[in-house]
Amino acid sequence: MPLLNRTNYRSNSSANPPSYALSDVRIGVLHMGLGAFHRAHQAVFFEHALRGGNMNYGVCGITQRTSDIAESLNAQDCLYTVNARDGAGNQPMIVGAIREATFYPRDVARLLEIAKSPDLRLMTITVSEKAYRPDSDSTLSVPRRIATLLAARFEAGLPGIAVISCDNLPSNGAVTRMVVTNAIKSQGRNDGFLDWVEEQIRFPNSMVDRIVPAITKENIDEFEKAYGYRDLSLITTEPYNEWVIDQDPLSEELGPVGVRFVSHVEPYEMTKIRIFNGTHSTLAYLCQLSGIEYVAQGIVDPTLAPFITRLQEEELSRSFTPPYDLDPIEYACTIRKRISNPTLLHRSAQIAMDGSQKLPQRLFTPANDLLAAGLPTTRITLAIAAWLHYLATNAAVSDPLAPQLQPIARNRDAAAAVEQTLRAEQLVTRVDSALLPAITKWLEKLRCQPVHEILLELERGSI
Ligand code: CS2
Repeated sequence: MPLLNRTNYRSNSSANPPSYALSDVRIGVLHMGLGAFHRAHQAVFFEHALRGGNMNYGVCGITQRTSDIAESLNAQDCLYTVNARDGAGNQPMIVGAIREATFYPRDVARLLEIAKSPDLRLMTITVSEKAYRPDSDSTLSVPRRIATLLAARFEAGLPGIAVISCDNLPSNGAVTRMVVTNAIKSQGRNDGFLDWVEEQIRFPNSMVDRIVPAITKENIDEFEKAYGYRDLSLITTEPYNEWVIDQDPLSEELGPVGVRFVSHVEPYEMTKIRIFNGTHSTLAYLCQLSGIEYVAQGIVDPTLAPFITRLQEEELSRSFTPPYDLDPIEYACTIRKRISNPTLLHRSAQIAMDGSQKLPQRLFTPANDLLAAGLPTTRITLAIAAWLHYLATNAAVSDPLAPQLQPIARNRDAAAAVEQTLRAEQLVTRVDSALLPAITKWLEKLRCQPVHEILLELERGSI
């Protein structure tokens, strides 16, 4: 069947193609990290702006590790389908918001041109947690690249823009500001560029939320059969899509398309990172240790489900002060429902990746906060032990710190394994020493008993 492109997209009417003229779209957004999450999340909000007649939100996307995603998007004139699925069926939408897909550094001349354009309004970033690590600051690092693009704008004498991180990190705007300004400082420039960035570039914090599993060949084939065209850049996701940003002048144009602007995004970020992502990571390791492939199966598993609910309700949701307009128990319930969406096929192995970069904000700080408040830490310490056991026992862990952490997590002495792994200097957060004995106790149990048995004993109150 034909590959989706600009000559045939309008004929796929059952997949809700754009009706605006693609040639009218102006590039107002530079986006770093063209993975599935951006295409399912921010690009969809921009698509709604375009569909509402605001032609300022075309995206030029930047891929960095390889040019693969850019090549497959370019083969389809950057058109692709976002298929939102749940038990009620499919809601596909062909997205035209991404108008250019580039590879850095190959296409840097074009990117500098866009950076200097008066049409540019914002830069968005989805590069995953590990790209913000202080030691990732080489000449090829993301902060350096953002600095290079901003420098072109400064040198052209243009006003500042917003740079919005859309990664699941607490205070992601403040962190981005720090890594970008550090990258500039390390260049030793003294031409006023740093002052310009500090005064004119806005780095609002943002909370992003949409479940976007990695696409499979089966998804693509199945979609082709149902809709009559082939889309190699297809995205499968859930209907839910949320973006909350610190108050910013962009609210005028993005507020009407459903982006929420609030005076302090941090409590929303904390709710999302702890109750949703903390649950997700815990579930991923429990599934991995129990041979469960998809988290949608794990969340309804009769042994895992009560553990997860109590982890959310008795621990994660009490580890912080939620936003005034949000009930954490209700929130936790909607998260369980979303994770249980059976059409999503979200692999536990995918979520289990990069634990060393995710767990500090998802589980370590919440555990420390619970301890400091004198609240229960039974389940969160078991979740941390499950990660350590996964690190030690899984041969194919995908994590930038795997080479350092796996050998120490395998120490036969469980107390030493816990102490040395959680004290590794590359981890950005230290778990309080008072929690280590409980984590060790769980790790010892995990080493000699199946996870299901341990969870059953725990819920029966026999441990
Ligand atoms: C997941 C997230 O892979 C992961 O670590 O927890 O990608 C999660 O699906 C999103 O944050 C949901 O908004």
